[in-house]
Amino acid sequence: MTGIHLLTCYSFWMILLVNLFSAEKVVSTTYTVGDEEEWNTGVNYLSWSQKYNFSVGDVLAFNYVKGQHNVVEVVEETYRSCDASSGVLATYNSGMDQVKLTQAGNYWFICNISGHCLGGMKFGIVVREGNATKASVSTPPPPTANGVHTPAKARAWAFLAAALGILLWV
Ligand SMILES: [Cu+2]
Repeated sequence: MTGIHLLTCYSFWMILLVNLFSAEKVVSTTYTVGDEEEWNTGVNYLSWSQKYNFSVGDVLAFNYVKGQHNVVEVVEETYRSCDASSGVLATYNSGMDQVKLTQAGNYWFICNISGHCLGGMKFGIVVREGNATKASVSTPPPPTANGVHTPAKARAWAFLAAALGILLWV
């Protein structure tokens, strides 16, 4: 009887532990630029960039046919002019580029294949501090950012409550 009790107890704590761990991991999200349309000509990246709330630690995944496009992180002026003769911060051209958003602030990306930037392969995003430093941010984070992060935490607490409830009841 005690053995089964201990086993039940152990399982619940393991589930709880796994859930708490995954709740921490959910803070980092990988966003595929352009979603299913990926990084191509003829996609409206302005509307794509406004669909999400980006946080420090998130990753942008640029997927495209290597050689047909590239990814250039630039300053705002270069983003506006599409003239990458100056203001280039980083260049990626593997066809599967993962760009980690390491600090809060504004980021601008363009494709530097002739005509592509002027044709709309360009966007800017605002990256905010992640959940871990939320307390030190003076302005409240947008509601959707909360929506992304709260369920996992809530789930973890629900597990804790359930585990404690069963332990008391048994
Ligand atoms: Cu391009």
